[in-house]
Amino acid sequence: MAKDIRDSSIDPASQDMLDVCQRAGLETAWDRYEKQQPQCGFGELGLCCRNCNMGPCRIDPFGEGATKGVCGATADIIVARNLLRSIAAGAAAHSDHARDVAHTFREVVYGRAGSYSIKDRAKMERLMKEYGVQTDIALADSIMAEFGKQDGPIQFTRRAPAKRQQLWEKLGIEPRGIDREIVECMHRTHMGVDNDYVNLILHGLRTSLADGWGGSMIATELQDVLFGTPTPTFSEANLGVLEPNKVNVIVHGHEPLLSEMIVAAAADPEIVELAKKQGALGINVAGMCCTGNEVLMRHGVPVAGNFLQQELAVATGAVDAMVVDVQCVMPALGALAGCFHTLFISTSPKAKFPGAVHMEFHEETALQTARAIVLEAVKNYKNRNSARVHIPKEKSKCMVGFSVETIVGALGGTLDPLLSAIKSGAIRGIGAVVGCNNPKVVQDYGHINLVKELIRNNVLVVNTGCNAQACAKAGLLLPEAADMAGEGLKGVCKALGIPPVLHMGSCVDISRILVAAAAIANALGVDISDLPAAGAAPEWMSEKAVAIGAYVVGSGVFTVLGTVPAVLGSSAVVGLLTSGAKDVVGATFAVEPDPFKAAALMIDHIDSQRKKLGL
Ligand code: XCC
Ligand code: SF4
Repeated sequence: MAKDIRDSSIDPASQDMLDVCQRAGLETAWDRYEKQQPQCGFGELGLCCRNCNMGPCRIDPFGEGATKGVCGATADIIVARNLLRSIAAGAAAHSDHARDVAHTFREVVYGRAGSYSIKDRAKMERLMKEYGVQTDIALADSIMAEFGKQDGPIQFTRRAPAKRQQLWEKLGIEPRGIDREIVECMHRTHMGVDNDYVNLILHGLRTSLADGWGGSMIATELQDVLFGTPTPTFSEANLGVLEPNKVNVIVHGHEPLLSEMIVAAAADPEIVELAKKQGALGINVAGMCCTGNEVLMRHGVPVAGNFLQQELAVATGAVDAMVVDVQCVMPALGALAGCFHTLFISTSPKAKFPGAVHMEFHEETALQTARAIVLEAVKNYKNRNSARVHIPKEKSKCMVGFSVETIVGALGGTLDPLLSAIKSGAIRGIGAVVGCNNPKVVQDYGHINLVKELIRNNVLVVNTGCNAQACAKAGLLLPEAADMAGEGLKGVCKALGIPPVLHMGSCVDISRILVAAAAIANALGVDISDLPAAGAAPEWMSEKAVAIGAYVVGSGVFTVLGTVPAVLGSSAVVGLLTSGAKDVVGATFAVEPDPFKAAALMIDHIDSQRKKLGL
């Protein structure tokens, strides 16, 4: 029997649209994934090298054919080099995003940034203190200088517990400038440079730390300064947020620089009036992926869906403009948008797509560009073919906006209530669940089952990215979801009026989780690796997730991956990541595709940590 396409997702809205796509002959990532089968076994194991033109070389995993590349590189070397290059790419993505935000911040303080301003002055002042500078200009210059710093640690790494900092220093992995670490990855993986898998992986950790405690943290902090630190907000999530009678504009990608302005432009009474003249009831902005998370956290803009729903959104026939910036945007969107009236609009000079109209974004003219984009969407509304519109009815309410500041606020101004709940065992521990969708996993199956299992076992969950959106869709981000939690966690959530699953933001906002972990560790006088905490990325796909996994483990948090990274070709590398790392950074990776077993691994880890802390 042919596979039922609905089995590709547990999300009813996605199932509905998958059905629609199949009947209309519209191709999606799931179809393309099928066409890729069987995927390259060498690639899956990380055993293929194209780093020089004596290759490509590949190692026979069964040891019968080639055991070395032309240069003599072994499986261990090739796997470690490929891993390092993935970390470099992921760290580069987060950090180049951060650079753009830092640039905008600098333009603002120099008075050159048109429509942008400082929204959280108190946070900016805290950062000035942290950097030991007296002026906003000095802060902007110092942060900008972090990227190319040749020596000395990145300032935000000083937020980590002293023990962790000493460990990084001792291991020689305290990160210097972000750009420097990434360049060094490319250098070391060039033919004939670093050929020691341990040395390669240590540099991978260093680079990833420059991302987590550098690039990503800079992005988060400065986005808060520029656009406001998130506070508790209610909104809705899933394809059902698209409106049949309004102009629908989806903002998709990762950087909030333009989407902030789109949200503002869409609220402009003049433009709303124009939309009404076109026969629409108004303008509806909805988000996708992390751009969606950014505007959700700060403005309560509804979320249309997570990563694997980007094509499904277009296929509703109700999207008048799909506006994208950078990262996680499928190049397939152009052709699909071409089957509908949907305008696919690219905005970043760094990210162009086939079939897209390019309306380039620059800080000085951001609001004008945003207005022009929204106007295009408004004008496009009349081209919508209502006979082809199919909007799934599903949408769920969600409570979001859990920055560290919000969490501390909800606790009454100090971490103490959380610490005592952890000590008493009401909260068994903390689970950080993050990451993408991946057609290798039934959409949201890994996310939802893992999170439900954790809260059922009194593990408080913090999340970001596409996991947070999966949980939003499933109703797990509501205070009422506490009823799905174990008795201890339920009591704490009810007392505080918070959900058992706290949406902390976009993927760069995993830096918020690091800050929270550091604060808890400092309050307990221990290292992060001593905490009853664990991380997971049940459906990860992107190189950014590889960098994230590396900095989370490098910061001392045991992490379970739900899809298999391309390292199985080297038992030495696997051994280092899954057990040897324990003696180096105090944490390891595990791979477990089954979310129930993954939860069990995390809970076991949390319990053993509790025991060691004498709890
Ligand atoms: Fe992208 Fe950030 Fe992954 Fe989702 S979770 S698919 S990276 S949007 Ni980061
Ligand atoms: Fe082959 Fe070595 Fe060149 Fe890689 S670097 S392609 S293993 S010769």
